[in-house]
Amino acid sequence: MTETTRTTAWWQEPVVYQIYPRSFQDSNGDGIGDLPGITSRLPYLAKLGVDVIWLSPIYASPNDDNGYDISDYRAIMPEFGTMDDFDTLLAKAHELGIKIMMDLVVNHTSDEHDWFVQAKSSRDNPYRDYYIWKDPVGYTQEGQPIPPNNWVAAFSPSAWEWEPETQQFYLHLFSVKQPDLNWDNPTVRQEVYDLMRFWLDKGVDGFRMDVINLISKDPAYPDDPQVAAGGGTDSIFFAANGPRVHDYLAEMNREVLAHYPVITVGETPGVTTTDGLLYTGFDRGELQTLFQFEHMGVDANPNPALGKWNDQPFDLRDLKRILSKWQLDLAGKGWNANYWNNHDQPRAVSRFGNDSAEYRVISAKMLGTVLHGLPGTPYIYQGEELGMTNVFFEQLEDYNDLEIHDHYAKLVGSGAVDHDTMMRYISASGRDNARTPMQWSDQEQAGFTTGTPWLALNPRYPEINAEAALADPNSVFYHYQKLITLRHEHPIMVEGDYQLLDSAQVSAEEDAQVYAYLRTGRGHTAGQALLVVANFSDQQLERSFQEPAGSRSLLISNYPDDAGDTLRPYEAKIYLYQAS
Ligand code: TEU
Ligand code: CA
Repeated sequence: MTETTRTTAWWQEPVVYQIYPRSFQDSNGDGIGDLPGITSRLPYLAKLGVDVIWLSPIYASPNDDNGYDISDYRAIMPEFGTMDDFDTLLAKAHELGIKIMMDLVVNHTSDEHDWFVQAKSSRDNPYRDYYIWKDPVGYTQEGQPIPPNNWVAAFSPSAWEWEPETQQFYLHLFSVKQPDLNWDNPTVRQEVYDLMRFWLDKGVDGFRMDVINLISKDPAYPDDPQVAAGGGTDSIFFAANGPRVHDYLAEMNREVLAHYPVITVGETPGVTTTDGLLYTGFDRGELQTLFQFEHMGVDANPNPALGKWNDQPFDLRDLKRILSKWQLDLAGKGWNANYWNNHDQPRAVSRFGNDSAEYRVISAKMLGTVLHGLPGTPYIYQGEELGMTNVFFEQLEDYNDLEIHDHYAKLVGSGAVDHDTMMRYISASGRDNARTPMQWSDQEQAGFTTGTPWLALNPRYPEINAEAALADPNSVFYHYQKLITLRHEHPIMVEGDYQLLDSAQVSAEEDAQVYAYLRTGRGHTAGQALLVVANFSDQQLERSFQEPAGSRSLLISNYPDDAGDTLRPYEAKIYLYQAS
C-alpha cells in the first residue's frame, strides 16, 4: 500500500511505549535504573513490536520529583549514565527501527538550575525575569508576607514561595523546588526552542511535553474558587489553558517542530474537547496529540476536597461516555493519545480490570484490546504488557513519591481523612504503584538490580515477570504483541471511524458491564469494519450486536474459542468484516 492511499499521516500510526528510566533496568548494581540498562532491554521491546519509546526525563536533576525538576537540559543525570550512553541507546534503538521521544519539562525548572540560582540572587540579575516574581499583597499582623493569591501547588501547600533575600514570592505550581518559567519573556521561549533543537539535532524523534498547557498564566492571577470553597488538593486545573498558550505553541511549532519529522504529544491536565481541538486540530499547527485527564478522573473521590484520592471502583458507563466524547469530538479534526496508565497513575489492571490471581491475565488482555482498538495513538506504560499490579506498602515512609507525602500532609494533617483510610487511598491511587521496579524474572530483586532497589519491588514478582510471560504463549505480553501487529497489518485499526454500540439487550449508555464499539473503514479501507466487544465484569453475559455487512473473521480474542453472543468474564474480542 502506498502512503498516498492512506487517510492518516505517518505519525498517527506508531505504538508508543513509556519507560520510567529509574525503574526499568539497573546495569551497575546501585539500585537505580539507567541508560545502559535500557539499551540492554531493547531486544525485549523490539520483540514486543513497539515503534517508539517515550523516555521519562533523563536530564541532570536533584530528583525532588524524580527528574521532572531539571537542573541542566543538556546533561544526562549521572545516576543514569553519560551522554555516550545516551548516544548508544539512540543509535541501537534506531538500528532496531525504534524511535525515541524525550520528555520536555519546560513549564518549570529545578531551583538548582543555573537560571534560577542567578534569578534569585538579585532583583536586577539578567535571569530574574526568567521566572515569575511577585510582591506580597500585604503582611499579616505577625509580619508574614501574604502571597498574591490562594493557589495551592500540586506538591506543597502554597504555589508561592517567599524568597527572603530579594523579598518577593516566586510561583511554583508543583514543588518549591520546581519554579515556573516565565513564558511571557521571549528570551525564555528562545532558550526552550534552543534546547529542543539541541536534542532534535542529535536525532531524537519527538517530545512528550510535560504540563505544556500550564505555560501561560492569567496575568490577573485570580483566586482559585475551588480552594476558596475549601476544596481541591491543588490549583493545576484552574491555572491551565492560560490566555497565550496557543500563541506560544504555534510559535514553538513554527520555530522548531515544523523543521523536523517529529512526534509530539502534550500532557494537558484540565482540558475539555474544545480545548483539545485547539491544541491538536489538524489545521492548528500546534501539537499532534494530547493526553487528556478526564478518564483519569473517573474514579476520583466524590468529595472534591479529597481530589483523586479514593479506593472505590469506577463506573464503566462514565468511562465509555468520556472516551466516546473524546473520540467523537476530535473525529476527523484532531487525534487522541490513548492511555490506561503512566508513571503518575495506578496500574491499569488493578484500576480498570481485576488483579486477582484468577482474572489478572484475562482482564489485562481485555484492557489492551479496548485501548488498541480505539482511534488514536496507543501508549503502553512499562509493565502494562505483563499485567503488573498495584502495590500496598505498610508504612508511609516506604513510599518515595513527593505527591504521596504532600497530599498525606494536606489531607491527614487537616483531619479530612484518617491515617488508615489514606493508606488505602495511596495503595489505590498513588503514583508509586507505577514506579516499583520492572519485574524481569522471579530471581532476586526480579532481575531489576543486583543491589538494593531505590523503591521496593511489588511482592508479586515471582508470579508476574517478563521471563515467565515470554515462556507462556498465553501471556499478556503475547496478546499485546498481537495487538501491535494487528495495528501494523490492518490500516483500519488506525483509520476507521468510531461509534459506540448498543447491544440488543441493553443500550450502551446503560450497560455497566460491556463496552462495544464499531470502527468503520474509509478511503481505501471502505468496505471494512471492526467490531470490538469487551466484558468489563466477572459475570457471564449475553450480548448481541447488529453486525456490519461482509464476511466476518475473528482478529483477536482473550479466550481460546468464540462463544458467540455469550461473553465470559472479562472476555474481549475484535472481529473484522470485509464486504465483498
Ligand atoms: O504531571 C502533571 C500533573 O498534572 C500531575 O499533577 C499529575 O497529574 C499528578 O501527579 C497525578 O496525581 C507531570 C508529570 O507527569 C509528573 O510526573 C510531574 O510530577 C509533574 O508534571 C511536574 O513536572
Ligand atoms: Ca544504575
